[in-house]
Amino acid sequence: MSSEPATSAQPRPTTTQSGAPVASDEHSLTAGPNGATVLHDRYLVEKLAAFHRERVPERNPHAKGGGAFGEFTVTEDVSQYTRAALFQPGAKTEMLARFSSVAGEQGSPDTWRDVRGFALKFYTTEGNYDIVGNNTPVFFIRDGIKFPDFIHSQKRLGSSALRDADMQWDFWSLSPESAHQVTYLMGDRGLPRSWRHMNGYGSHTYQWINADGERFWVKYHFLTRQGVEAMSGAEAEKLAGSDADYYRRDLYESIAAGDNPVWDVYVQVIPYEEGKAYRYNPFDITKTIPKADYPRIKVGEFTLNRNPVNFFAEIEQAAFSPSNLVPGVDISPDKMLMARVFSYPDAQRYRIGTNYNQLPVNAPHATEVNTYGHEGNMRFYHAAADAPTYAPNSVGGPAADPARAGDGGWESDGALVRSAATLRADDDDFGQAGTLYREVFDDAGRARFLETITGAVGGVKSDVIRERAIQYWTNVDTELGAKLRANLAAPGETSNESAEYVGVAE
Ligand code: HDE
Repeated sequence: MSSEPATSAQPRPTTTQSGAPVASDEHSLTAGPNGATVLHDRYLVEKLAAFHRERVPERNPHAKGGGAFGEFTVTEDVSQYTRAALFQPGAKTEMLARFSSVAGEQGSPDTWRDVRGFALKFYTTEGNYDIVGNNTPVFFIRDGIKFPDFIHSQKRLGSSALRDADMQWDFWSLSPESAHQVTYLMGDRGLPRSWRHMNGYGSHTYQWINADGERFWVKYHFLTRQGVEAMSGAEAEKLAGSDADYYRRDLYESIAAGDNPVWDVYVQVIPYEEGKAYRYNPFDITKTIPKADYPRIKVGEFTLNRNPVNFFAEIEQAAFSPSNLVPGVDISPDKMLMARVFSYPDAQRYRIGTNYNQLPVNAPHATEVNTYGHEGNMRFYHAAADAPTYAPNSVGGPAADPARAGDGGWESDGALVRSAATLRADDDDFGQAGTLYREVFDDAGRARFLETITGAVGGVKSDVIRERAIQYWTNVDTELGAKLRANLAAPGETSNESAEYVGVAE
């Protein structure tokens, strides 16, 4: 590619994709000015053929999003818990963040009520480390086998291709484990003021391993320094019509103006052995770990300070995955997390292509890639000519490090079964949802919440499903269920929410 800047005096020559100069971007090659278009007009054919192939399959879910590059800095010393290079005192690591909505397709409005994706990729000196979380600390289900069903219930009916409240509430009311996350979704966090004004969470419990091989369970919290703020339902509806890309624009224009958003990075640390008998199952992603039991410990901060140069190349083709791990961190026996480790690379091989990790945005920036994998479509960098394509070998190829064999992991045994995990002392599906509603939401937040679920459940046509949904909310909080039932029995006017933004109780 020419590095010379084009000037209006002598613009760079338009070329074909193979670099040959072209005569016109406006006129096809015809037999005489009014004659037949000739098939050998290779530039006409190339332009149309390339146009038909510009889309890669959108993410399903998390199709609509935006992102930016930045830097993660460790300001504290957490080396007693992990030997991962990116978490060492003073370490600075280049990173990429992508924020997204879940259910909406590529062109959907940013400000539809939804959970928001909060995906981070750290280009560490030991390979890329991805933390692929949301703006909520929990999730709707606790076993990955239900994920396609959950997503189907939030998307479109097979018959009409319309979204459907009956489908959503049929699934949720038959999946009581969803109550905690649906309470978050229907609360203020479902309508963040912007991606800059929301916290992020790793959601799952992960594992840190220190230099002595000691293991700890950790939960990631990314606390926005911009303040957690929500948008009113009225404001969100207005923007859904007037600016479908509101969040994407806000992030891009803030960074372009030098107003770089910052998040503070914390972890909760649970000693390995304590995780075995803790009162909540720490590997159940529908639960939070109360901060009173394990307080948040500061690690550092990250700032987003560089917009992508090309959105498609750097954000649409970015591939975040919980399987991108580095020494000193590992996953945990969380059924959802273990399923995701397979799913993301599989989705990315389908969506982007076999060699998606060779794209600059997905390739490690600070380490070599020495794999024995080779070839596959669109492969464009390869090992040295004399490098072996097999292991073991006696010709100096890369060698694995057996010392890492015991890294991370956990004890696991038992007959193969299909069952729910064994319940712990305080495990139940509605307790933490009720605590969130009664003790975290403030009065105004509870009033907005009741109005939101009245509208949402009010859209259900089936009496059976509607009754189950009222019972679902009654299980979260008896008084809430009674108020919802009364509202549905006598639908009144919804309040005209005046404030554009509201502070969110945390
Ligand atoms: Fe995802 N998820 N997910 N998810 N997810 C995808 O990956 C999946 C889950 C999340 O900005 C997909 O490349 C399964 C939890 C984010 O690129 C896919 C399960 C959490 C993003 C996929 C889950 C998430 C995705 C879609 C149940 C929060 C966008 C295309 C086991 C902790 C990342 C793709 C980005 C994207 C699978 C559940 C967050 C299909 C199977 C839990 C933020 O692979």
